[in-house]
Amino acid sequence: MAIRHYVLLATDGFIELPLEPDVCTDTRREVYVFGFVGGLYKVDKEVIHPSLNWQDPNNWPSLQAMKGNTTIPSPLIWGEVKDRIYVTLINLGMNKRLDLKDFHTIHMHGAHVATQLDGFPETSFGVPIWSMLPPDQVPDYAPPVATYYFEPDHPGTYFYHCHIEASEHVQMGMYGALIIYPSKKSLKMAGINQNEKGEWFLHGERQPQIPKTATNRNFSYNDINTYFDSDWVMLLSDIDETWHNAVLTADPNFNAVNYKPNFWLVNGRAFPDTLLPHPLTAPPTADQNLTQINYESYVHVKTGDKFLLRMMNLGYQVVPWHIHGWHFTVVGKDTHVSPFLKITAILGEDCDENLELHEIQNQSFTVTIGSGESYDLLLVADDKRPQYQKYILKGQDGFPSLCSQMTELKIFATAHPELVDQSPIFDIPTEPVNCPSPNTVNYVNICAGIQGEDNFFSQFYPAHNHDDYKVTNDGTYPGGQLILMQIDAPLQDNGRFVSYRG
Ligand SMILES: [Cu+2]
Repeated sequence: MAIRHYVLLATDGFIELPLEPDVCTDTRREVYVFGFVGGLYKVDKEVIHPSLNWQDPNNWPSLQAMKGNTTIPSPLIWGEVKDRIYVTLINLGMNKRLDLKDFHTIHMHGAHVATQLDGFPETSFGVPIWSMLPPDQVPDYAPPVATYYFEPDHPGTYFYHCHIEASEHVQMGMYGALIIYPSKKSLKMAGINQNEKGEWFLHGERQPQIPKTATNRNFSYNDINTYFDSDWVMLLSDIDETWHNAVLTADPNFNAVNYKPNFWLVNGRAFPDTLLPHPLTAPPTADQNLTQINYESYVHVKTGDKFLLRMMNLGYQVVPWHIHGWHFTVVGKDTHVSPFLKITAILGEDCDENLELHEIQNQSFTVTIGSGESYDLLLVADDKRPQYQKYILKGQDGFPSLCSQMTELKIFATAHPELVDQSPIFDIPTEPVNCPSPNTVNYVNICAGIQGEDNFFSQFYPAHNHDDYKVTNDGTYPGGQLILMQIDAPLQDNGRFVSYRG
């Protein structure tokens, strides 16, 4: 059990959304947003970010300087079952809308806290603004604060948002992810434990499929079948630019019932920005024990990896989220393990031998995620080589190899510039995508063995909103709610697969 203390500061700012698919585009639209800045202040008695100590007057200038500097989404909050999670809220006020005297709150969505702590202001309270001073002038008194408290019983994918005038403040961007991992104790109570050698057991039976390097933070629930090598937050939201501009200009004529979004976001960004390193990710030198998880949305794993997509919808539209490459298993919804997994666990050894595990799991290739819902999707990056490598590299059944077919297409296009306006062989930005000159590969390169190890890898798969007009930025395709997943060749040694985490 740890005491994790976060400090969040509410204010306004701008984001810059891409308007064209070029991965390093400078053609962008500035959109006014509200949000929270700050982050993890303390774990137990250890101070992580001393600058977040609002009681120290020496910190007031830097705290006040955050006014007007928010982005979206808000800082990621995480902990384990039965941790004591405290979130102190400071209301910096707005930089662009100095006339706005709005309170703010923290509502932890899905957290069964007492109503005093629920952040629904109509049944509790709001936190007033520290001062109306601009960012470079510092108040000579401490900010008024309130500290929210949550003791989670259930692991899973939660989120939080401000609940003041929720229609507007949520649309403006006041939301972030809240992730709860099982604790060693909660796993143990479900019969899952690890011995001193690192070996995992379920009710005393050895579980060789779980690597020794795994910890309690490699499970999404207190269930052996929810093990993952890596987990990824996919926070979905949508933006009606007209509404944001109306808030910026204090235009009273916008009516929320006319909501009509023109941008669709994953972790606060639209494709192609979803491929770029996330600005809120801690540097690689940061203590992984403190950072644990981030908002990166370029999923990068190895063949054979199990990976978890933590889907959550903070937008106002239903998202049919579709994944290429594999079916996913819905291992949880709204912070509760899938009843199918529960049945699997109960059946255990009594399970009919003719019944394959996947037949009693909830597997899909599209999941419909309404506003306020979360889903935990577990994928296994199964190896495609047994079925497809021969055809792609060598050809079969009288068909030439796909590699040679792609080469022919490229030769044809080069010989006929009047017929094509770009290469038919698409360049794929590889992770990490560095701007302004990203590394790319394409499948003619890969066929030629440019990656050295194996001319079948890497594999690249998309996942996207299947309302495909939402895979645009204000109508320009591709954009919006689209991510890429890069799947590398499996590791050849006997060590566990080490998944990339940004
Ligand atoms: Cu608010």
